[in-house]
Amino acid sequence: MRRPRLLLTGFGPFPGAPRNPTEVVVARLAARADLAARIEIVGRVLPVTWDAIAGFETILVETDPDAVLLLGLARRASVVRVEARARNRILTAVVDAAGRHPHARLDGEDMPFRPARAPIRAMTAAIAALGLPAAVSGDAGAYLCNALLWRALGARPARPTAFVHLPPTREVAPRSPWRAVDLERAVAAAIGPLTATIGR
Ligand code: PCA
Repeated sequence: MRRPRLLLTGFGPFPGAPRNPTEVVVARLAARADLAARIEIVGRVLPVTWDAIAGFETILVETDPDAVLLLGLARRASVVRVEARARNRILTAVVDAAGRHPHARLDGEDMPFRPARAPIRAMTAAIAALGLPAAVSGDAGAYLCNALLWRALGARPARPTAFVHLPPTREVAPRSPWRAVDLERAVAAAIGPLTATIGR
């Protein structure tokens, strides 16, 4: 039997965040032999641009994953946030890493939310079980991360799809207690419950 394929994405730097720890976490997890024994991890780092969000379907078609785990940096977070939903909301005043403003609306139907297709509570519990602070979040923001989750949840075919916002590491925010290795462990723990729902 072929291993389930997980598309794992992170983001590059963006205004206010000269380094994005999700980039490091994706590279580390995609290189881990213990995970590769169970799942095929396809890692991608997206530029923080509205064009990259618009092109996400192409990545889905090219990689044809069984599940999708999207990562982003939440600059002011102190815990790992497992996002329960994408909101139909976009901050048009804020620019992306290319200096561009987004379109005024997100694509798709006119619903206020799209619920994540993922065992949010089990993922959060798996992270917390390692002694790493984690919480379910009902607000993925109104910037690119929220837009990417919105778009991923609207894509067909439907498949398990989650978004995890990571707090900054101490390289990015000197007072943060988080090291890259902790973020890596947290995301590795969340992958188990997510991939367990493939085919259900
Ligand atoms: N965080 C931003 C966009 C890219 C990222 O890593 C966000 O939370 O929207």
